[in-house]
Amino acid sequence: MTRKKGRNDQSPLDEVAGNGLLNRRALLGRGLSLAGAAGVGAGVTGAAAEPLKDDEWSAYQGKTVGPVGVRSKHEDKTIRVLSNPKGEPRTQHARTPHHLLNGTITPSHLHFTILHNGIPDIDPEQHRLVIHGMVKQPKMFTLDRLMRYPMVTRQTFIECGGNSALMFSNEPVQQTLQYLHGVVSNSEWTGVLLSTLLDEVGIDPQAKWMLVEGADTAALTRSVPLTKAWDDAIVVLYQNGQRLMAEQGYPMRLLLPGWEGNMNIKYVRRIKITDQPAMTFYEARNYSPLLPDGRAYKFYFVNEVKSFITHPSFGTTLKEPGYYEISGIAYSGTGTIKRVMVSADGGQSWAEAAIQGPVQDKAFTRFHIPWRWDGQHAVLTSRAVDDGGNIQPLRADFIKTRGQSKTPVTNPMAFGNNHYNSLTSWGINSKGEISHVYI
Ligand SMILES: Nc1nc2c(c(=O)[nH]1)N[C@H]1C(S)=C(S)[C@@H](COP(=O)(O)O)O[C@H]1N2
Ligand SMILES: [Mo]
Repeated sequence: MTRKKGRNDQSPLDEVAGNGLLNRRALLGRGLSLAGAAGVGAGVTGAAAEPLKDDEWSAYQGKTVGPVGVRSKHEDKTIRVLSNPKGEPRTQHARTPHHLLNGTITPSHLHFTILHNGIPDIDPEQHRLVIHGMVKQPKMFTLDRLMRYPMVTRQTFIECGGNSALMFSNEPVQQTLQYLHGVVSNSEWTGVLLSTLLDEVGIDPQAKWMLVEGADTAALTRSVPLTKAWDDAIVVLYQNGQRLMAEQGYPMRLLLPGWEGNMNIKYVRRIKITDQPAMTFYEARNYSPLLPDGRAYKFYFVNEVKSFITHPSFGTTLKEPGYYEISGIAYSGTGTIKRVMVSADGGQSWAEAAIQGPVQDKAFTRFHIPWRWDGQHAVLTSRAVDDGGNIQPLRADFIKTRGQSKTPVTNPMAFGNNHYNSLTSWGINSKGEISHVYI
């Protein structure tokens, strides 16, 4: 009698799904034998027995160290792409190059940004935050004063509602992740819980909303339900350990973990406690996604569960068949990432990816899975599930309810519809070239 091959009998090099997806356990400690057996070819050559020769850079004293760190000049292509490089008086976007980064934290200088009226030059000494409206005692907070409050630190992503707008194109736009999903980033933020400040001013029990206003020219305002304010909202002062970048809202911003980027008001100067939403421009017009039948969402606050493969992805070419690690980013605005499934055959079969911990609430989570490319046509895609059981919708289902453009979108900076959280797929041809495909 032949025993059926159980899970534990599997070699790490066994295929667990079609087109060469390998067991994610192969990543845990057996990587080297995997490299040998599966063939990590290019760039690994046998070491010579004689001592290494000194290169030019080993022979002289290096450059003088300055007060602020610099990255290698060889990394000068790892930059944000800009929608409005001349700073014309309209919205400016700068997009994160996800295809060139790894890990989960977005370096502060590569954090995406959207600014409707440029970067205001705020004097932190003179900046004030006022909380008023349906409160017992309105209060004005200076930065100095806020710095004395108890602070919390957490990681969370911020995602513009318009991120992935190109995915609404009826034909896949041939662009890097930077263009497709570049207006989401993930940082570690430190600041004062908004609930601490609300406790201090005393909230009228009839109050339900707050109107939040920024100090830039746009005086960007959004209405936020007080439930979110009590839950996990933060008045942020630090980003990745240092004071906020000018683009991220220096000297203070509102952070609403997992909620639409636009509501995370930067340069926050006023919070008015109210009993109803104000229906401002950005909530009544700009960020109320349209449905195919002409109706629009009244509010769409949460960034839902989503993932995309960053390595390999559009913009790179696989040089030869053999072993590769597929890796990407998953996140959910309602909780933690529970599972990420990966397919190498366009969704016909799926394997579970390894999740890099610690897995944090409403934060980027990196996933990995080993893959042996046989040099044939393959289609890579990922599908994430969060701890609430929410799963990324398949594209066909997503498009059915949310619609897509009638003609191909050609402008890579176009902003169309909002809140795309369906799949992203990479087609690989026999030359190893990667294109963006729909499945
Ligand atoms: N005051 C102010 N807050 C703002 C904006 C702005 O232009 N002014 N842009 C909003 C938009 S549209 C987004 S998506 C996020 C982007 O945050 P980030 O620049 O830190 O990535 O900030 C939001 N908060
Ligand atoms: Mo946004």
